[in-house]
Amino acid sequence: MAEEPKPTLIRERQDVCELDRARLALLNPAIIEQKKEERTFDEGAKPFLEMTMREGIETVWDRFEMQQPPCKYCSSGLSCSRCAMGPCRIIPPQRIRGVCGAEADLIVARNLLDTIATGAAAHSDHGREIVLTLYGIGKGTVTDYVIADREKFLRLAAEFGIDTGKKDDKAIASELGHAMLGEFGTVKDHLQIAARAPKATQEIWENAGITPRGIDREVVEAMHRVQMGVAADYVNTLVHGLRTSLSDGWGGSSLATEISDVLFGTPKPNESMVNLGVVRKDSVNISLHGHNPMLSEMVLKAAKDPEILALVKKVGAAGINLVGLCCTGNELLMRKGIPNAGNHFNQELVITTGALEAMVVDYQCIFPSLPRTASCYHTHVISTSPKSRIPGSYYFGFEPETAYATAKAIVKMAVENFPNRIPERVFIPVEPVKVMTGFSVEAIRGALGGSFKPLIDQIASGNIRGAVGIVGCNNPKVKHDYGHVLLSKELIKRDILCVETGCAAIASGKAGLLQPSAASQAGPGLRAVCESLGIPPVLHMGSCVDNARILHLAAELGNALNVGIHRLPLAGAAPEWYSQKAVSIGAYFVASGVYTVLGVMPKITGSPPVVSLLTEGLKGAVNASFAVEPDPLKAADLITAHIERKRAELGI
Ligand code: SF4
Ligand code: MSK
Repeated sequence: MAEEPKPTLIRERQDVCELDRARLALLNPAIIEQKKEERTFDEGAKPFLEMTMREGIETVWDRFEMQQPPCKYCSSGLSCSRCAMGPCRIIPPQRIRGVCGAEADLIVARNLLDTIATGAAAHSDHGREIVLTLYGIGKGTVTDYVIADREKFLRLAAEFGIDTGKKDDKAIASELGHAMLGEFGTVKDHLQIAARAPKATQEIWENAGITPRGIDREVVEAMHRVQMGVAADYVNTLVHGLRTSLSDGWGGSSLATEISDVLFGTPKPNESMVNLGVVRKDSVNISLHGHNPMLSEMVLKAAKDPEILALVKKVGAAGINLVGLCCTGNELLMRKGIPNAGNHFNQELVITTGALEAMVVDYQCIFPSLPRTASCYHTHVISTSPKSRIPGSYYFGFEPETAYATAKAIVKMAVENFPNRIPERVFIPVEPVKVMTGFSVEAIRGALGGSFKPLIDQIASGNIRGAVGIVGCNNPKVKHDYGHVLLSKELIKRDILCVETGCAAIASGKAGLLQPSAASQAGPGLRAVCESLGIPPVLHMGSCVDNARILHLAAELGNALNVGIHRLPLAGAAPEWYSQKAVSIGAYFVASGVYTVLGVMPKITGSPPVVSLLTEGLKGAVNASFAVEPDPLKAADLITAHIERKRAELGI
């Protein structure tokens, strides 16, 4: 019998609450009340936030305050530390060039290209891990996963030109996995899934010289260009940023989404619950946080293992309660209806329920300080990715080949931690909110009766004015969830359908907008459509990589009308973005022809020409551009004006 996987404790944990208490003891009740209201718009988070301030448990908002004021050169993109001749800052009138001679525009553009490439690499490397698992199934080295959506599997095989006749699933998985892995370093000079884009959109890419060639190639070339002495012209540098982002959206992210559906099932509308109230007093609570569903799907399976269930009984718990966080949470929520404890800024607060036995993480958007927060409680932080070993956590090296055994060992560790809970510290004063999620492109088509024509007809008749993809994170520069919720509410009121992913979607869920009953808050046209279909006016389309679903939906609409994506009454928005991945997403939305409004200013204000290129100049190349508007109501005005302009151009 194989030996049970054992964790490595990366570093001894220490109780650090006292340190924070001393610092935060300076807060009086009135200040706590004021800060709580300023920090979050999430009603379910407020009691926890208040408690962290009372008890001296440090959170992201405290660290943000400690970092103020930020360096104005870094904030405007005017600092560079790329090589050992620097670091350099542009401080006119004397210091107008770095040591190498780079001026403000180039420094800002290089920094932005670096950011886009980082985000594209993160999404695409996640995609590669999912595809490697499919390939492992084909090769017989991975046996813990199965093909869950065979229809989609065969559809993708056909799309990749694989003759499936007389082949078994293993052989097809091997061929499809191989073909998809090839996309990372393809010599074809184009990506297969990008062929789904309307012809007119592909022609725009060709003319602008941004057709994505290979996923790894674009990221590597971006890294080459930011090496000192390569990129010299800001326009040329940023054009490659668009190409790199397209290799994410139509490449790495698309592969992650499509093969996750094949392995774990294509989402269908289902119901569940969100907010911190999903944590249960009587159960072993395990939160699953990060982005890659491979481990969390296996934890779901292991939580039903008879041996584990016997252990649950032995420790006196009512059961195991899995709760998602961020995008791993979105993946579980939309496919399996697993409740979600919240978005990015709920990750520390879920520990402060005092009822979390384990916080299991894979990668991306995980605060490295989580073990510090957990050390104030009995919670184990369990890290699992070789790419993200977190000091202070217990580490299990997760590999698809040994997925079930590792997941079972993790669940066992969580269950064994249940008796260590301190009952008087358990604090769950909020009730969860109902949500309907699972709107994959396939599910939307299904809900419309098998084709997108009814949706197009509703848009043409004006009942639905257009659609907006609201995506992205939380950022302490914006009141938690305020940007997402206000913008969504304002747009649906104007008969604009919202399709959402990532932390934006969870914010809407917590605010009650992912329920069919929220249709009552929509304008009369959208309301009638939602009520007739029994769907919410804000559709949850998944995780960060699932922004690819929004691209695919836009492509379906463009192809049905035989127009480029840029001609459709669509827009994108990232009201509270923080991550490099969000910059890549915004860039591939724009490069695909979707006008995109950011709620947080990127670090580009040090170069007026870069600002002008991104907000105006790009229209000449890709027929779309960025805008920056922190006020959600003004952002809604910008989006509405854009959608109405597109409608007028289409003559509808
Ligand atoms: Fe300074 Fe140029 Fe080196 Fe950047 S690349 S640190 S601007 S010398
Ligand atoms: S988790 S990238 S904070 S959406 Fe995808 Fe949320 Fe942004 Fe991470």
